[in-house]
Amino acid sequence: MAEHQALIEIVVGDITTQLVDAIVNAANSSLLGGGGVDGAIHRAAGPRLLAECRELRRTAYPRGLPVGEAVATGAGNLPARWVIHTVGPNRHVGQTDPALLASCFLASLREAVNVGARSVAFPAVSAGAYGWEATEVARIAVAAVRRSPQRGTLDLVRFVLFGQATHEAFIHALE
Ligand code: AR6
Repeated sequence: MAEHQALIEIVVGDITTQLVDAIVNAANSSLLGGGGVDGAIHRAAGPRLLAECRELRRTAYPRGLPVGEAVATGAGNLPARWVIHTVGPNRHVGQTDPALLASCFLASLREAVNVGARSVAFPAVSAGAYGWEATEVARIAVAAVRRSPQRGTLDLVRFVLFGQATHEAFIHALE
């Protein structure tokens, strides 16, 4: 029998409405919110999410969450149980190393399994304000999920893309 491996799904949609155990936030190092998917997640989750993020800054991450790392909180009013915050590399400040972006996906999956999640939804981390091409994000993200040791512990990894072009880039990367 084949070894158990999480299914990889690619859909167009809004990550805040996903019925999965954990959704990943494309955050910034401050962990205190921002625009894009980060803003949407904080709006939908409500003030409990921000309070947990502030607590993380007070305790584990007084200088912020480093690029390429990930940390879990509860999900406030979202249907998910956890939000995994990760900080993608920002091309606009010269962060062009693909390994840093791969690390976001790998660290997020580790953190998801650590908290007990079986299903995880990702946005296209770094494909918005942080300036990476969707095709590059798609290639790096799909490759990272495929080689993640956590894939065997999870049932589902879903990429939730906000537009047709990004969706097509991910479909292409999966093929
Ligand atoms: N659901 C799914 N995807 C979304 C949603 C949504 N509700 N909203 C936007 N996207 P970005 P980054 C897509 O800019 O590039 C923030 O201010 C969007 O179309 O959210 O990692 C943070 O605080 C794009 O394809 O994240 C940081 O400062 C993708 O999500 C900075 O932006 C990522 O775009 C992070 O920039």
